[in-house]
Amino acid sequence: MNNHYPFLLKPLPYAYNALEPYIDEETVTIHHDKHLQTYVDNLNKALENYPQYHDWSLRKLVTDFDYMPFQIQTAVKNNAGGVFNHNLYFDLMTPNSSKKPLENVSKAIDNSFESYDEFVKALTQAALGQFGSGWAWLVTDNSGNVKIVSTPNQDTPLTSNLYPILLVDVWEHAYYLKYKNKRVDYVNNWFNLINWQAVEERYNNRNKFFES
Ligand code: MN3
Repeated sequence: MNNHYPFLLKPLPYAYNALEPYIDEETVTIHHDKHLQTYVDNLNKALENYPQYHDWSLRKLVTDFDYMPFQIQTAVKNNAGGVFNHNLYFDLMTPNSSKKPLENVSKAIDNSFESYDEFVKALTQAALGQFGSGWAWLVTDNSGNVKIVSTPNQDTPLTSNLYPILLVDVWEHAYYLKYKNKRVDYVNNWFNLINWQAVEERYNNRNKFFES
């Protein structure tokens, strides 16, 4: 897939029904094929008439949108963020979750939160405490210290120079068909889907982010 204009819809890395029973097939289908596709389309539309940005990477668009012309800043911020966040969200789920963090992330979680259970509590609290639409994240700094942040809308922690290693979508479109207003049940179940192998790889490779 292109990492610059024109952006393409990244295929789902598993079947649409693979996350059942925790996230239902219809939600995954609409979320990926409709919502994510719309972010891709609207990002391309915003950039269409600005060829000077056609070689910008998704990361650069997410972090440097405020250097762009005023007229497209909001569209780029929201839609580049939407593409970045959703690609990561879908990539960091798997039907074959180990259900527990692996070696280095497990240590980092214990250092910051005392235990896995306290980490789950803290991330759940951030996900439920995000008023309206947004995301809850586990991020790492340059030294490998992890912490939890939440962001509204399609904002990302990249602009705070924090590297995301895990995230959960708490927009209603991520859960409403199955869970209705019960965001807490969706978040509790989402923990069963975390691709801890991919989280571990992101954590171990964080220097590539901080050095670039
Ligand atoms: Mn979403």
